[in-house]
Amino acid sequence: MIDLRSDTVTKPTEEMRKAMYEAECGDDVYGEDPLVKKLEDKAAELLGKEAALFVTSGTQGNQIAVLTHCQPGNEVLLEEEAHIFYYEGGAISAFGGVQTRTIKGNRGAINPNDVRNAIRSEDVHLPETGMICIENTHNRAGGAIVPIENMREVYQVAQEHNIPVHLDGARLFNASVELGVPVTAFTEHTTTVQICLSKGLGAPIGSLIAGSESFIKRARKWRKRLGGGLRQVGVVASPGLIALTKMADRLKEDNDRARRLAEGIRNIRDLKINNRVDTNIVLVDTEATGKSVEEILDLLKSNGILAVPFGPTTIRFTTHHHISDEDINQTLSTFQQLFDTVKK
Ligand code: TLP
Repeated sequence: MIDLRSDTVTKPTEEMRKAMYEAECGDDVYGEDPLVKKLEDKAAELLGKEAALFVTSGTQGNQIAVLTHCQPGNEVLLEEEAHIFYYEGGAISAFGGVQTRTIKGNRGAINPNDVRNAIRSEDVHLPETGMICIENTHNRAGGAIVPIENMREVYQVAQEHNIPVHLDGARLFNASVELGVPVTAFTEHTTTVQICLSKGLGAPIGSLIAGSESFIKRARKWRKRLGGGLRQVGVVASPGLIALTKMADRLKEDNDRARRLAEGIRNIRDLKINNRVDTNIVLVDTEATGKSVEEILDLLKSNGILAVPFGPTTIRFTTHHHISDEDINQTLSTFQQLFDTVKK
């Protein structure tokens, strides 16, 4: 199978599996797992923050950020298709007791003036704005890179009002290798950040959140409350360290393959590319085929290709380290067999 459903499907490399086998372990709730400590220190250093915390998933990391920054009754500002709003099962309200206020973005970027206008003033009737979220790269905007300048402006507005900015950086390394800048170029415009090790970076499990020492101390308590305090977790921190230190540079290949896939699909009549392919996600509009998304996904599956539905007429394809040039060729030739090809 050519599995283009998500970069979450990546399996640990040989080097990661070996490191897992050999991992030195300790009880991390007692703060005694040496590899977790090493991973958290490395992440804090790379992300330019005082401290970091290893968490089980991107969702848990984002939710711990919400719980740590906000009080029940607060309002969180975020882009209208942000993962925290769209894909986390309403956790932000279920656990945090906060409400969301969404802002329509442009390729995932929220306009700083819209943010300024959405921040609540001091009034007995109004909720307090507890936090602002940015997502980079932006998943539903097709892996779009939110410009660093936009992040700087949003952060400035937030700082004027003393509101924390949290970055959902599940795929932040895809953006940093694409622009050829360190991840700190993005994270310097945020109060806290969440990065995923288990997407393009290829680790089997885990995310990190990073911020100030005092934020991470409070976040650690939230992680424990949520049942996320783990014990001999060095076995998953060890592949995480490899992911963080050795797997980022190769993400450029994933971004380039996604662009090649999009270029090929552009030559297929009735299919349209819906996004500018900045990184490893390609959104294909299938409306003109006259077939439903489910029918097309079934057809692709019977030809050995997996992708995911992403809207009534949209399919998402995501590249990652198990997808080779040959897989892209095969995917494109399958499309050519299934649909008419014309030069557009
Ligand atoms: N995204 C998954 C699905 O949940 C949609 C995917 O296949 O893309 N932030 C962003 C921007 C994400 O894309 C994801 C995962 C998460 C957070 C959550 O990470 P996990 O799956 O580790 O909880």
